[in-house]
Amino acid sequence: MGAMSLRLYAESTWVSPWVFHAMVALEEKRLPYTLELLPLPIPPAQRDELAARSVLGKVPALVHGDLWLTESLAISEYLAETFRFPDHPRLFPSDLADRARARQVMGWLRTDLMPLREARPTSSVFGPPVTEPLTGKARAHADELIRVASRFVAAGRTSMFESWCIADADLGLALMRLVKNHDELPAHLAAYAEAQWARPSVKVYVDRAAAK
Ligand SMILES: N[C@@H](CCC(=O)N[C@@H](CS)C(=O)NCC(=O)O)C(=O)O
Repeated sequence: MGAMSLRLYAESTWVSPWVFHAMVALEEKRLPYTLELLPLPIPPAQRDELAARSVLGKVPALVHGDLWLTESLAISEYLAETFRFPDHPRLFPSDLADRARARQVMGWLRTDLMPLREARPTSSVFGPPVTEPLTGKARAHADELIRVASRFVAAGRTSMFESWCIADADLGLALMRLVKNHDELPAHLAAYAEAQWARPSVKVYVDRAAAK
């Protein structure tokens, strides 16, 4: 199983938080993989082919042997369960309650905060900041993000739980929507987000996005 090659379908504009998640997972596991870049939106023929193989024609898509898998969380869970600790570094907390919380936060980050995500898109995280101030619903969602992050991240900490986990990459990216746009947030959360950006696995994605 483990010896089969891995391929990740990503996107050529380097702004997808879901591709970011899958790539960080592969990097954390220290697995060799090849990257295939697709344009966004995915051209219909390629999307149909991807959908035929992966069920859902989206990126990220991970290919491992006969398995073609989309959905970033399904990908990181598959990697965690296929390339297990202690042969490979952990992606998820070992403590079951922490693991559940990590999944809770990652689920929330994927389904909520739309006004903030629209006002502070990932293009403004990996590229030039936006100029409009953060107001109204978007500011309210930023405050909710800050409230949630503050429940997990104490001053001086660089991980939500005892050790780093893949939810830290996602939470760091969410907070970077504020940091990179010079929006107000507590200094310790900005420092936590910067610590994620400095992590080697995360840097691989951030550096590729900067070089595009
Ligand atoms: N829930 C999915 C979201 C994946 C997703 O929406 N991917 C977008 C790129 S960010 C995509 O492939 N869109 C297809 C298209 O735009 O043609 C995940 O977590 O992986």
